[in-house]
Amino acid sequence: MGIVNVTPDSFSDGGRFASAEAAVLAAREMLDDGAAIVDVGGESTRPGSAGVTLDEELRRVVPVLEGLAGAPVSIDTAKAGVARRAVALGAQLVNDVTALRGDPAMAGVVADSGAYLCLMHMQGEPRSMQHSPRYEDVVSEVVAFLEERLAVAVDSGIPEDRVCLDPGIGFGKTADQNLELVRGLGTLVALGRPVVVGLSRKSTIGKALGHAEARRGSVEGSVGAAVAAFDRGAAIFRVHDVREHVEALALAAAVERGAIA
Ligand code: HH2
Repeated sequence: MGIVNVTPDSFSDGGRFASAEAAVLAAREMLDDGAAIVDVGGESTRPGSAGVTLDEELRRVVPVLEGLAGAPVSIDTAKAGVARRAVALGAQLVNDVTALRGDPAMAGVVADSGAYLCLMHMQGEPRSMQHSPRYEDVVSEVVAFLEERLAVAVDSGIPEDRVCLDPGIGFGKTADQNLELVRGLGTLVALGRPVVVGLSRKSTIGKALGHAEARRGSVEGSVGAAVAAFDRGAAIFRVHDVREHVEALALAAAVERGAIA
């Protein structure tokens, strides 16, 4: 899953695209490089960020979605109004970092559209989530949360086989807690739904490489973390650097098979 942030303030690639055309071109390049889908987002969720209005989010993402008509697209939004417009424009997956808690109309939009849904764990909200996150046992709490949100989605009419689950790396977790979550990914995989991980360039990568104050991580470190997540059963990788991840994960999968194909 290639990341296309159409935001001025995302932590690693904010302001990268001066125009919708530039974002569409970058997304097409990601698809050419082997991304199965591109995740278009118009609201940053970086720690400390405030939200944007529905109109502003639509203004950012609609031209990009129009430019990607016919391509496999996911919409990274917590707003039902954005999701509704995106699926009408062809988005196949709704990536909701609030796991259906942000907008009471979201579950209905996903159920009615037949889109796929990604449910992600977050402790707190972006504005405050990195202020001393606390867990007794991060792995079991994240898994219990996602199991409960999956039940809510199914009760709302979203077929279980349309839902994937994401532990929410960096969303109300310390670097150690993020690493513990990746190490313990098998518990989440055991719920039986495809697991998404978003480690790409996040500060945990930089911190694990010895930079205590890191705000972002390197591509190489991100690839290493993705391979470790793959080994523990992750199925979908939300990344900025598609070609590097596709090659590394293709090799990890080939080793797993013990054969080229
Ligand atoms: N991470 C970010 C945003 N959306 N969605 C899922 N499912 N999983 C993630 O880990 C995830 C996500 C944050 O990363 P990014 O989009 O690069 O930055 P920003 O939120 O600042 O736009």
